[in-house]
Amino acid sequence: MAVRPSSDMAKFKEALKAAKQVVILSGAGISAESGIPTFRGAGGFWRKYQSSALATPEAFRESPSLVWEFYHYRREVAAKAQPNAGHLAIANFEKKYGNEKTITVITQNVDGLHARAGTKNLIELHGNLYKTRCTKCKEVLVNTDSPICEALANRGAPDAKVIGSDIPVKSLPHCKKCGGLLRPHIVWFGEGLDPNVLENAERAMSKCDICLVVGTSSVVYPAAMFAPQAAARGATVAEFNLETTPATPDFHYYFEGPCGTTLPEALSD
Ligand code: BJW
Ligand code: ZN
Repeated sequence: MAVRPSSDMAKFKEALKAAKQVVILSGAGISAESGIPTFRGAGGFWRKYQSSALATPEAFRESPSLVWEFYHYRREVAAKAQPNAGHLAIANFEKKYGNEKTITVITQNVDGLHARAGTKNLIELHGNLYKTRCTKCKEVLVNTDSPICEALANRGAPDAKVIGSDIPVKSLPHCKKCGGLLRPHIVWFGEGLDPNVLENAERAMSKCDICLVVGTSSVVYPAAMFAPQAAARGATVAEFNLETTPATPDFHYYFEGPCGTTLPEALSD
């Protein structure tokens, strides 16, 4: 789309009212107002590491202790956080209009805040901080223990001065069934998304007549291509972000500002 995206909220709300299939695609920005750091930008560091250096299978192979400390820290932060006005506006919209529209939330976030806000029809593309997967038998389980194992108690401090991580592998979380080492059930860089999850997301995207893209930098694939593809086939796409992204020119609407403010307005009557 060559024309600049519109910021006409009234016109967007008319389109939303008429829509039958709605997708809300969210990223880290929606949880920023709950105090959870985004990935790119100043908050994206833990100790001296950028999260992209730790969220890889190679990092876990090299130091499961370091990667578990990183995830233990993030589990504790997200557990203390509360869903904000953006999460709640989405959940209320589903509650109110879920009978007359198909409303699907596709999130790249792993913090569980959409579900805690009450969203029901939710696709978690990149996994969840509170699920583990056995590296041996592959069983996936919900685990909200705090700490997830004794050895991680009082670990995971984000202080850049802390160096190394020395928890013996045998003291990290292990599978109760087969004894294998557990890992976070999260899609790391270079790993494919769960094919069923991806298929569900692609189905919702292919059917939607309107898509709200909320708080994502739109640079991580495959999620980054969902909304541009929907716009290209004629769906109405509106972006809610503090700043423009590489995908902004593809979209019909752009609403600048914190989505804890813009979303409640966009999703209200
Ligand atoms: C606000 C706000 C407020 C702030 N209000 N807004 C095609 C081309 C090139 C590369 C690839 C490709 N296909 C695959 C790749 C490789 C890779 C990839 O995309 N790399 C790119 C970085 C280039 N993708 C993968 O590896 C994926 N796997 C895959 O495709 O497998 C097959 C394959 C592999 C390799 C090659 C080809 C095919 C898997 C990706 C999994 C991503 N996992 C992560 C880490 C999870 C770990 C964890 O959480 O611990 O998921 S990466 C990280 O980025 C995390 C996020 O979900 C994801 C997206 O980030 P998000 O949500 O957009 O956050 P930010 O921080 O980037 O942006 C926040 C935004 O909010 C900003 O815009 C702010 O302005 C805004 N904001 N406050 C509104 N209050
Ligand atoms: Zn197992």
